[in-house]
This record gives sequence, structure tokens and C-alpha cells, in this order.
Amino acid sequence: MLNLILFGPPGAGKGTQAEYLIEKFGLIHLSTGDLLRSEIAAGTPLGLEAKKNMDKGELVPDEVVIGMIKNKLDANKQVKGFIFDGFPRTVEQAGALDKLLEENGTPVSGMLSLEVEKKELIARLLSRGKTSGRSDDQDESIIENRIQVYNEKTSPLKRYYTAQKKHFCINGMGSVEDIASRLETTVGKL
Ligand code: B4P
Repeated sequence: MLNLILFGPPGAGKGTQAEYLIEKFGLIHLSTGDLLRSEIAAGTPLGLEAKKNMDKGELVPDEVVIGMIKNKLDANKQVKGFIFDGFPRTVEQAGALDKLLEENGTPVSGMLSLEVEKKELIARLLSRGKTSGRSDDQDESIIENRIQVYNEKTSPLKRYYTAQKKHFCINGMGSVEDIASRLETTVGKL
């Protein structure tokens, strides 16, 4: 099984590149951001609670996202693999993912970290904010907070996966096609 983690700060291109990787490698896409947004759209208690964190650019509590991922793994047993997009985002989430995948007998294959300059991240998110309707993409101070939360809580995961020899840096600047081709080359070596 191929289990890929697509990693990077907000606006690095995780969701964008996931679409290419799913098609190329036939993987199941698990985006915690998308799962949370569909809970919000459905007006569930989980979604209403998560929205409070998301609107401020803060992370949703670990137990909420870990529970969502567990449900999805349980519902997809006979598959080629998964692409985890935006998960894990904390060391606690990474530990939980290792445990869940261990129970399934299929470890993380690699963590692909998209590296993008901060100025470019802000420009991409503000641009998406004009059409997406996402409140967390429309206000520069919320975007700044998301980047700060990434630097403090999520970026330490690079060390976590480096210790497992699973961390791969990918240049996330340039055209979507060029970045997709860099990712494909790296995944081909796993
Ligand atoms: P996410 O949905 O994961 O959103 P994101 O970080 O903004 O990344 P996304 O994948 O959507 O965007 P992309 O970079 O592809 O998270 C949203 C919120 O949900 C979080 O802030 C948090 O509150 C919560 N959450 C989610 N997961 C969580 C977890 N595990 N734990 C706790 N909380 C969690 O694209 C951005 C824009 O750039 C797009 O418009 C795209 O078209 C553009 N773009 C992409 N590549 C480009 C390129 N090469 N050139 C130019 N533009 C490009």
C-alpha cells in the first residue's frame, strides 16, 4: 500500500496537488479540511464547533480530526493506499496516524513537504478568498495566524518524519504542472 502525507503551510498547494496524485497512483484522498468543511455545510454539531476554530485560523482539536480519519480508514479497507492532505498537523496527530496504520499493517510511505515562500502563500490564499467564500482566506491577519500556527505546531512534524527517514522536501514554487512532476518523481522512488 502507498500511504502519502501531503504536507506544507496553508496555500502550499496540498489540495491542488492531491488531485494529480490521486489520479496518477489511484489513491483515496483524505483531506481533513474538506471533511471539516462538509460537516460545516451539513450543519452538524461537530461542524458548528469546528467552524469556531477554523474562522480564527486555529487548529480544530486533535481528537476531532483523529476520529474523522479513523472512521475513513475503517470504511476503506481494500484500497491501493491513501493520500493524507492536511493531516497530521500536530505531533499528537502523527502519533495517532502511526498507530492506526500499524493496526492495518501498512505504514506511512513518505511525507512530501511542499516548500513555498510566505509572500506567495498569502497571495495564493487571498486570491482563492475572492471566489471560494472561505472566511479563513479573506482576511490577511487570519492568514498570518494560520501561517504562525503552522510554524509553531505543524512544522515540527518535519523532524518527526526525518527521524523515520520519511521526510522529502519538494520545491512548491512554480507552475502546478512542474510541481506535480517533482512530486511524481519523488513518489516513484518510494
Ligand atoms: P485546509 O483545508 O487543509 O486548507 P489549506 O491549508 O488552506 O490548504 P489547501 O490544501 O486547501 O490549499 P492549497 O494549498 O492547495 O485547512 C483549513 C483549516 O481546517 C485549517 O486552518 C484548520 O483550522 C482546519 N484543519 C484542517 N485539517 C486539520 C487538522 N488535521 N487538524 C486541525 N485542524 C485542521 O491551495 C491554496 C490556493 O493556492 C488555491 O487557490 C490554489 O489554486 C492555489 N495554488 C496551488 N498551487 C499553486 C501554484 N503552483 N501556483 C499558484 N497558485 C497555486
